[in-house]
Amino acid sequence: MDFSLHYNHVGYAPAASKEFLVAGGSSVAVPACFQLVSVSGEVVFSGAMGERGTCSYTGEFLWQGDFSAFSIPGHFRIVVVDDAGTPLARSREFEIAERLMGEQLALTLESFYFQRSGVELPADRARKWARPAAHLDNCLEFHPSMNRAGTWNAHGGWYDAGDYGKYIVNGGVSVGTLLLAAELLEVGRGRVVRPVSFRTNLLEEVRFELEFFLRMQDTDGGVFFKVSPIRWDGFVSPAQSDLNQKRQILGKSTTSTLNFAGVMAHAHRVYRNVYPAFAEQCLGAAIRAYSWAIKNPDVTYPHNTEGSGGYGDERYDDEFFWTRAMLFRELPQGAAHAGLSETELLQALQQDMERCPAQMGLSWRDTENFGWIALALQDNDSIMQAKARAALVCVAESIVEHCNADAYGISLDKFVWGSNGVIANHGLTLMLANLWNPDTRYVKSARGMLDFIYGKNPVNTCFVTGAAWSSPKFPHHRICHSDGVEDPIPGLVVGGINADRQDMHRFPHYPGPQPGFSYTDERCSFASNETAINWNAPLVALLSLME
Ligand code: 9MR
Repeated sequence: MDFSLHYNHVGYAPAASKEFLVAGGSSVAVPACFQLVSVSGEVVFSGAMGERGTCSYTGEFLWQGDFSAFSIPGHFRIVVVDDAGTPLARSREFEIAERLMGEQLALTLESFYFQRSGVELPADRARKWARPAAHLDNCLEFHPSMNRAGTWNAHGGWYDAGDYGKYIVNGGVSVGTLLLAAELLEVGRGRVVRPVSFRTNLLEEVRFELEFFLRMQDTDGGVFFKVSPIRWDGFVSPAQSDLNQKRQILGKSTTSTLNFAGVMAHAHRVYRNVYPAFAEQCLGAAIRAYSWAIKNPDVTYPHNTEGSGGYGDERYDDEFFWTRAMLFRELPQGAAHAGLSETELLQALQQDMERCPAQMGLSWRDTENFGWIALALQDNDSIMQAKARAALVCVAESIVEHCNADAYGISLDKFVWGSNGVIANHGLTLMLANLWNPDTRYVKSARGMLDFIYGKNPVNTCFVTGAAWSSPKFPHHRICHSDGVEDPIPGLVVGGINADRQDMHRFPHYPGPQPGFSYTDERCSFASNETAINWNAPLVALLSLME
């Protein structure tokens, strides 16, 4: 068959909107109708195909079908036929079931457990992906650029991605996103009820990273930037990496310190009723970090490294906004706290809002939405709360406009490195705005984004490992390629389509020259097939808010 069907390979929730696309090949046939066929061969639903138009980034002409009106659980296939009833395209079997997105939520949350560094993952929990403790990182030397004697204990935390680095900047945006999910799942805040065990697992997993964060704070309040191997590791296990080379600690910078402060203030909110002493420790650490950043407002990231990513960001306004907004919520009203007065914070926040307009989503580089979201979720100042809510509704509207104009229903202007993370982040913004401004268009567009991530995309790939038949088998992930297990660790989102193709010198086989075909399931493709915690985190947060 000359036609290609694009649909969610995991499946659809019974009450969800259910759309799919068909891309025409060179055939002159025209898709006229579709049928939904059960496993016993019975046609349970049929509908007309409509024209969607030409996709600007693949050149495909697309038709769309919609079976949202069908909501009976079961296993089905889509069959697209022409006017004469001749089949043109057939999907694989997929499911309609309530539990699917909840399963994906648990799967991707668990991927953070598999990213744990420095500890044993025992078989009773990690199953066939069990591994011994390695990269203890409890006696690290400082990078020579720091000109500092002695050693440092930076044990624990998550590996960032497919490499063995641990970065505060990217850890910060990831943990901040997961804290948001945890905050909204607290009884009475979010609109979706998840099992208590889910929130408990989330809080335990996030705490693992937060304990590492606390170890990354220097005695003067500043926070180190990263822990990394001296050179990039090959595709070896953590234990083998320890035999091959040393690791080091680097930093400090204004971005890492403020990322830390924003996250720690947020952690106070989320853990205060669960682990009160830990929550107080987090708040104290946040205040010390913020004070350091006020005295050191433009300390750049470490430039002189090998063996790790840069996360280079020299704009600090957005991180200041994030931290101040989080601290503002946590400080007792009207009172000065550890040298920080509420009035000073308020004045600075007014300027932050002017300088840092709300964005369509969060990223490691642009963190202002944490500020806007914190203000939208606070009740100390109703004027500021209303302003923040309106700002986020405004960007939600823009996301919906983008989705409606896009052939695949997503909101990107361009496919960048980690496009799946950008998509999930835009979906998350929609679901947040939906909390205070419920709108079925927001939910529909957010679902469309999830459909894209799980298979309704130009490369017919479910971008999450272990989720569907088309999931990546060869992610750019050192553990997956060194653990002797054929199946990759499940629940990892790969970066996805990336029109910049920075890995061409490794000779990946992209399926076509158009930007929308810039993805390949090959280990060498670090630009499209790596996973990273900052792409997994918004997927967890988005799924946790889906109704
Ligand atoms: O996600 C990062 C992307 O935005 C940058 O363009 C890219 C190049 O600097 O780096 C990505 O982050 C990588 C990090 O530098 C090192 N660990 C793996 C990360 C994901 O590929």
